[in-house]
Amino acid sequence: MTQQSGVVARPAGRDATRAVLAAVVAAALGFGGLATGAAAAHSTASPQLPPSVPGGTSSFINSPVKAVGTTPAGVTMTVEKTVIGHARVASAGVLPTDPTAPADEFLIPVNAKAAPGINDLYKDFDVTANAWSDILTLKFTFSRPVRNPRLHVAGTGGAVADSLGNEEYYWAGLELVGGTPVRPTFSNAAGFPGYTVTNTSVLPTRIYSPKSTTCGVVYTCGSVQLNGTLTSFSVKVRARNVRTGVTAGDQFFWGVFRVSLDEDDSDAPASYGAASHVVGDTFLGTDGTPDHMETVSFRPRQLAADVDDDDALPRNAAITSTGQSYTLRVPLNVTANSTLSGWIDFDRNGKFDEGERAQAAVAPADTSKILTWTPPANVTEGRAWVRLRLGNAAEQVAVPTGWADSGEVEDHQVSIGPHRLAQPAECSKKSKNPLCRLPGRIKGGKHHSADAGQDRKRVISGSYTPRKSKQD
Ligand SMILES: [Ca+2]
Ligand SMILES: [Ca+2]
Ligand SMILES: [Ca+2]
Ligand SMILES: [Ca+2]
Repeated sequence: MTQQSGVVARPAGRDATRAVLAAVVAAALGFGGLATGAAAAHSTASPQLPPSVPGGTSSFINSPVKAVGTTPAGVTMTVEKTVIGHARVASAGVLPTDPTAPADEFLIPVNAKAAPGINDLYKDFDVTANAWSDILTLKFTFSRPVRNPRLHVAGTGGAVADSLGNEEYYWAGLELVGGTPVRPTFSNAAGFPGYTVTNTSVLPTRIYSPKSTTCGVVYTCGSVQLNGTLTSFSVKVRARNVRTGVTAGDQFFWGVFRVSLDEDDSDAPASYGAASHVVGDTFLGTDGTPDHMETVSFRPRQLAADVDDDDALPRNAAITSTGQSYTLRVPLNVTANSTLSGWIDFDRNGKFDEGERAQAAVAPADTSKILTWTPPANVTEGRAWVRLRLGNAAEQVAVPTGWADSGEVEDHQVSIGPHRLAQPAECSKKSKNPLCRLPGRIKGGKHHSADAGQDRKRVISGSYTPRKSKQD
């Protein structure tokens, strides 16, 4: 008996994919009666850990019952395998992460190979001739809610032939059977030649006994999007047997899956550095917008200056001083305790410096939060870049650049208004502190665009019309 099995192919490019794969498969298998085609790369190599990569690490381990790994952005994905009937996971390999992988003909993102994945071999499932059978359920769970994750299916299916020339095929079927907090829907993102994607399934458009196998003929290859903001989804893997004569022997079915997640990127000029957040249910303004959706990266990325679709602040918003500090109200949405950080490039040196940061804790009930900066001495009026970062993990937004496994980054240009002295927070109507009569209209006094270090006495020597300041 001969089985169509493992190769690790690294095609040189899109056009070469078929030729290279076909050649490698044919050479590896010597598959008598079956012409071989361009089923996607299969590996029977023992599980291996991908190398650490600059800007993020990616590790993945796979076993017959469970796979677990962490994306460069820090989201941990677990794949639990529940076999059905007599099925077993005969081998569990890791698809190595490969950020330099070339475009894949049937997958989106085009370099989905940069995302880690599993390469399983399923055997001994219960088969009825020329009928469907269930193999197992794969439950994908994420450490953070993720929006519209994409499942990349590479060469999933099976074919077997025996020495007498009997051939047997297993067309693939994927059925979406669950998800949390709600079951998502499938939509076709790319590929799946010969297969039909519905809201709940990926199934062969037509089932027949082929002359050869390739992506779309027995094997299925493509990318399906899971529509929704999810912490898990479950897919049942099924096999449709086709045989013309007697059985050719062992059941044999490859399951090759990767998952990629969308990220939102920063868009201040390059000197400010790159920040990327995994898109989920935590965002600034009314929504977060994914960027670079067709590629996977090991490093945080930035967009060209000022091109992102940011909505937390109006365009060229003004930041005004309420006294000894600048404040900015930031609308947002979170479902878990989170942290909001903001940087204003007060000195306009093209960097977000440590002293330019403000932070606020955010609770699920909050719909906006105020950031308060004590400006440095050298602040001047005019336009400056602001970076806002919101994330579930405080340490990920403690710095202006890098990965966050949740939330959003928005970069805005704002105009910094004059800096005026303000009423101390403890002021009451009867307070004798002359500062309590600020801010208000100033008559006969000098009203400075001053930082907190300027001479208050000179400022308050004029006549003021007190105005009660709003306290947040
Ligand atoms: Ca952004
Ligand atoms: Ca937003
Ligand atoms: Ca965006
Ligand atoms: Ca600066």
